[in-house]
This record gives sequence, C-alpha cells and structure tokens, in this order.
Amino acid sequence: MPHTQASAMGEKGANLLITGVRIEDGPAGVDIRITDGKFAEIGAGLAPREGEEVRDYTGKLVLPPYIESHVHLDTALTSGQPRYNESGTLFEGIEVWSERKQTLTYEDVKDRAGRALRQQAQFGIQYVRSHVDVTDPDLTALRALIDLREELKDSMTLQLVAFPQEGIESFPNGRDLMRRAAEMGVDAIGAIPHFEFTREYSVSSLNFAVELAQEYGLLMDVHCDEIDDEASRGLETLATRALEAGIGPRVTASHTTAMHSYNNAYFLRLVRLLKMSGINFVSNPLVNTHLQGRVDTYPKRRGVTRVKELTEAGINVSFGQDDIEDPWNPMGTGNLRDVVLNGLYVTQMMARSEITGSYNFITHNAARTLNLSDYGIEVGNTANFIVLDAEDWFHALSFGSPVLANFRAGRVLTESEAVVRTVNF
Ligand code: 17E
Ligand code: FE2
Repeated sequence: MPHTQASAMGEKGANLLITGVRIEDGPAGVDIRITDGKFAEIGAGLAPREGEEVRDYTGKLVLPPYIESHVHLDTALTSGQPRYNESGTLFEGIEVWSERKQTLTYEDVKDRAGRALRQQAQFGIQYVRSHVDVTDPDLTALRALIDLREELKDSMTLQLVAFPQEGIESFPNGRDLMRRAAEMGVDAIGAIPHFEFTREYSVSSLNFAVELAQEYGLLMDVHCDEIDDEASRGLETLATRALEAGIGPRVTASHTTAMHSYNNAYFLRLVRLLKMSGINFVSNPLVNTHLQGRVDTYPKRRGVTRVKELTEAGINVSFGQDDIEDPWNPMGTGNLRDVVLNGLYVTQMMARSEITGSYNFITHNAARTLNLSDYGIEVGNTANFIVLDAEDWFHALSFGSPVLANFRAGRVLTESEAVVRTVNF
C-alpha cells in the first residue's frame, strides 16, 4: 500500500523511490528511482537514498501515462444544451452543436474543458489531443483552448487540432478560418471530407489541408469517412497526399468508419497504400458503435474501422474516447479503460495476446500518433507514469482497477484510494 508523506521535492523536481512494481508486461518486483523528476534507475532491490521519498507499491502495475489521442474538449460537458441528440446520429449531433455554438463564450469553454481535463487526469491521462471546431467566425473555442494549453502545461500536455466541423469548402470562409487557426498556433490541421457537399469538395478540402499543414509545419488529424457510406473514400486521397509529401507518420486518419463497409477487394488494394504511406489511425469504438449503423434496420453494422486488420498489417492504431457528455455521447467520463474494453469486444480482438497487449492502444501507439518524444518508462525520460491497483494489465482491464496515482515529473498529479470490498459469506 502506498504511504503518503510530504513529497521530497527539490528545486528541479521530485526525488522518489517506487518499490515492488511490474512495469508494463515485464517482471514483478521492480524498483524505480526518480531523481530531479527524471527516471534515474530501474531495477530490483534499489536502496533508498538520503532525501528520497519511498513509496511502496508492491504487487502493483506501473504504466506510462495514458494518452487520449482523440477527444473534443470544446464540446465536452454540454450534453442537453440546448437539447439532447434524440436520434443518436452524427448529423443531429452536428446540428445540436451548431445551436450551442451560438452561445459559446471564452469562459464557458475554458471552464468545461478544464473540468474535463481534470477528470481525465484522475483516470491516468497526461496527454490529450483535442479537436477544436473552427467553423466559428470568432474562433472562441480555439482562443480558450490555446490559453488553457499554456496554463496547464506543467500538468497536462495538450495538442490542438483545427477541426472544421461544418466543412472547409462547404462553410463560409472555411479556408480562411483554417488559415487563421494555423496562424494562432494549433498543433495539427484537420478536415472532414465526408461532410463536404460534393466529392470534388472532399478532395479539394484534403489537398488544401495537406498544403496548409506543410506550409506551417504542422501535424494533421482528419475526421475521415465517419459515415456508413461505402463510397466515402477520403482516406485514399489523404494517404496518397501524405505518401507523396513524405509526411505519413505526422498524419492521422480518425474514425474511418466507412472502412467497416468497404468491400474486401477494395480494402485489399487500400491497405497496400496505407502501409506505404505510414499514416496513423485513431478508432473511437464507444462513440462510433453508438453513432454508426443508425440508418440500418437489421442486421446493423457496428461501424468501427478495421482495427484488427490494420494492426495485423503493421499499421499504427490508437483508441480515443471522442466525447465526454456532449451532443455525440450522452455519457463518457474520460476513462480510457472503457474505450479499450469496448474496442476489444467490438473488433473481436480477444486472443490472449491481443488482450494483454491492448494497453498499447492508449499508451505507445497513441504516443506515435501524437508524435511524442520523451515518453515511456526509461532511464533519462521525464518521470511521468501511473500506478494501477492491479498485478498486471489483464486484471486492471478486466476489473476496471483504479489508477492509484498519476505522477508527472515524479510529482503526484492525482490520487485515488484502492477499492476495498467485503464479501460476507
Ligand atoms: N464531430 C464529428 O464530426 N464527429 C464526431 N465523432 C464528433 C464530433 C464527436
Ligand atoms: Fe471526433
């Protein structure tokens, strides 16, 4: 059990010894020394030093912090405002949000996004990529989130994507708004090809987005083919442009739910291009099983992209929550355990090795999606990590074990009590 005392913090950061843990899928009984907020030594039987706080977590699991690779913080915690999305479709969600956008203020966005981020931290998240709707002539949400990114940077790493919710070519001054967002300092450029009025707009919006990203040296993350239409093929355009520009690892295709409905012959052709391009994928299994298949009778499509096949082809896939109580998801807490559990079931990735390796969807794979450096439990890296009340990932996932502590540069960001259960028979 952890014992708490005043943390041993020097000017440069924490000095700490964590004892008796398993790191990821490694052996149990390992100690971790943190000096000046960095991982200094990892091994068995490390002796405490003068001035070091010792935390005994014998039998517990240590992972690198979770990474939320896809969420919309500007819309978080607005569910029911001004009305609920009753049909559960993506399109009604966009209409509801368009109404809510009329009353958006800087303080409102900052307050809700700040609360959502603190909720995420409690569940072990330290890195968040948030899409921000820029189809707003005032760019109110973007101004708020850029400030929040700076204010919270010692606690959470926030990446912002300029997300044209109502289109680039199909929204008044859409291109200009995207350019203004790039000027203001987003981390990534987005697009929404399946929502543009025509196939031609879809293609030109992607060409524009790739050029803008290159001009400003930004990452890309596109809401790509989030529809059950098997003819929605923005992905092949995005992957081709990424390949030709040589920027694949800096590009992400999010959602790609139409891939669920592609015929296998087309997928076989496509997957070659996807591999060559080196682009990343984010799947949001909870929200897309909720939003997709809404125009089906029975059988109803699951509408989740081909995570298993992409993974088996060696393509990088991470999992995201997408929404925390907003027009596209009436629920959602920020807890990525729910996302991984649902993701494994809905994609039928339930082989033993698929389950035991599934923390990668919200850790290392997501780090690759976000192009993070200085991530992972390795000597020399900043001491960011979480401790779970479980002996290994299988049990943490299966039982929904709480994150006992979330450490940032060796400093305790959030803490939870272990759950104590008594059975009287
Ligand atoms: N907007 C969108 O186009 N798609 C989504 N899944 C969400 C917002 C959450
Ligand atoms: Fe999304």
